[in-house]
Amino acid sequence: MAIYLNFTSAWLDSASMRSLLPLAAALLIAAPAWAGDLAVSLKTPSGAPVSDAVIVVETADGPPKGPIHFAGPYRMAQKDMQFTPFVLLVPVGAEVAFPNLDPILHHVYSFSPAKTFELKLYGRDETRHVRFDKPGIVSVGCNIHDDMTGFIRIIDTPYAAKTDGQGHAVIPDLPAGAATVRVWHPYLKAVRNEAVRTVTIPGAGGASLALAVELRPAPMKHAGY
Ligand SMILES: [Cu+2]
Repeated sequence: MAIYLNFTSAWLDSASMRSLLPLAAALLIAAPAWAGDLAVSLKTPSGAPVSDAVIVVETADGPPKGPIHFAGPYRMAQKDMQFTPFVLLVPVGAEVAFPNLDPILHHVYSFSPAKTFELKLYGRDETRHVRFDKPGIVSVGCNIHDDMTGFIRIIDTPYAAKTDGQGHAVIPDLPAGAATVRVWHPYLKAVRNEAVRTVTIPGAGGASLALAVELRPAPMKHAGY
């Protein structure tokens, strides 16, 4: 540490500092009024990572205006008689592809209020598309195979992310201040399958939230949990 500090001082004392001043000033001007990422780590009480959870952050000023993009593709395939991914996160207005990658027919449907649809029997390497125009949760099933289950979360804020295989998610560029974090998973053992926490996003740097949540057993034997 001492060596590092000495080196830094020597470096700052050097003439090159002068040439860096305009750059530093430019960075200060360019810096937005927020700078906080929220890193979420989600586990079960026994320490297993919880993937496929959707994290939504609500801030005092609401979501920023403008188009919303999440890591794509906006696609829910049928493969090995499962929907994959099990949970898909899309912005309001997204068109989602439903390719059938199995050598058998599937018949994909949802009765959810956020989007009711039916994609009648279609076969291998055929794709259908559905546009999701309202925020909400859509539970997807197959008329032929009862144990196929998938979920689509349609979201109207860019402040959202889905946990990966390690149970991690990062929501970038949050404004400083108090925020409400909603953690949702189809089988989370709580009202509306959701755990709610508050965090404070600092003016500089980021915040982290580590949470243990209990999951119910999956209702269908092949549902992935
Ligand atoms: Cu099917």
